[in-house]
Amino acid sequence: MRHTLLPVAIVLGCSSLPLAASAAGNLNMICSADVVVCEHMTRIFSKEHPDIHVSMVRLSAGEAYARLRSEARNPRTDIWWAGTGDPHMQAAEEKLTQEYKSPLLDQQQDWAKKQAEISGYRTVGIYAGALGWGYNTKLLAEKKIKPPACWADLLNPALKGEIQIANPNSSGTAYNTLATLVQIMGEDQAFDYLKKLNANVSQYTKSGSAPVKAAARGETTVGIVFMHDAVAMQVDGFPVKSVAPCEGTGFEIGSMSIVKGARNLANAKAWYDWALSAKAQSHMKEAKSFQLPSNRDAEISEYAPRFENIKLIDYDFKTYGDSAKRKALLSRWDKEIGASAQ
Ligand code: S7P
Repeated sequence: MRHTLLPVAIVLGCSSLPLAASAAGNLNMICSADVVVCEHMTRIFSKEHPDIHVSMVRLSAGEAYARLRSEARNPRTDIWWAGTGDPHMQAAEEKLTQEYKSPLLDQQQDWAKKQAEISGYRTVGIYAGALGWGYNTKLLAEKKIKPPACWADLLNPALKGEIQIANPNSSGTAYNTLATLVQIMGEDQAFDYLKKLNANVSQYTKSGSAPVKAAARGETTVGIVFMHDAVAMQVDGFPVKSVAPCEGTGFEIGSMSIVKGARNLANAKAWYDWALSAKAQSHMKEAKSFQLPSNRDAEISEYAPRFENIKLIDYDFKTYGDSAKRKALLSRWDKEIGASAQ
């Protein structure tokens, strides 16, 4: 392995900014977006930084957070890119990640900067996306089920065994769903709702986007996911319709964090600065990743569900990104929902 620090030219939106110099060597990354975009972005970065060898592993956000906790004394991971913001906030609170103020921070949307500010600059927003679900239009029509437009509609007995959602312990999407329902309904009512919903759920998957992929293949009728993940199936040609719940819904701020004690810190910063650039973020849509980018100059896909068309709640990232809150909600979920789902 080479250890010499070699400055490389980084082509970003604004070349006059004092960007982190990247070093030759390795970069160990956890990616918590869809594996297709993880591989796509890794490939592009590697082409632009041929002296940095990126080892990427795809983990759901809850699993990634658990991995960082288990590596705390001996970090193997340098950077955690993408995945819902709540567990990034929890990692920040536990100081598993380190402060970094990228020179590109000013180019980001306010919601991305706010994520950085409230975490003490230990994480930053890189994209945003609203929560909802996707359903298989053919199956629904065949089964003569009324299309679910509201959270309340998912309790329709006609949907018994027809819904998939991920497990909030492993999946950032499912934790975001749990936190969203608690914010819309209040905690006790949200758990009542989830108990009723449980009767219609056939499977709690590990990964957050798996339910809508199953709906696309006709293995289930409804998948509770981020709307952009349902849109990706639609764009792939599957009979899937994405829904923004009528009562209102939560959203994610997909985030990025540098691990505390990262062995390849210069390379982690090189990825971080690159990933905040308009140019890098404009590549996401090529992998059918239709979130709203954080860089104000990044291209937004025509397929991206736009926030102005969705009834959004004022999601409280500080409260639901708190470790104690996460622990309490997940242990209640395990007891009241997970245990009866086994
Ligand atoms: O596919 C993109 C995306 O939806 O993947 C993440 C999603 O939550 C899946 O991860 P989990 O398995 O942790 O639920 C999102 O951050 C992202 O927008």
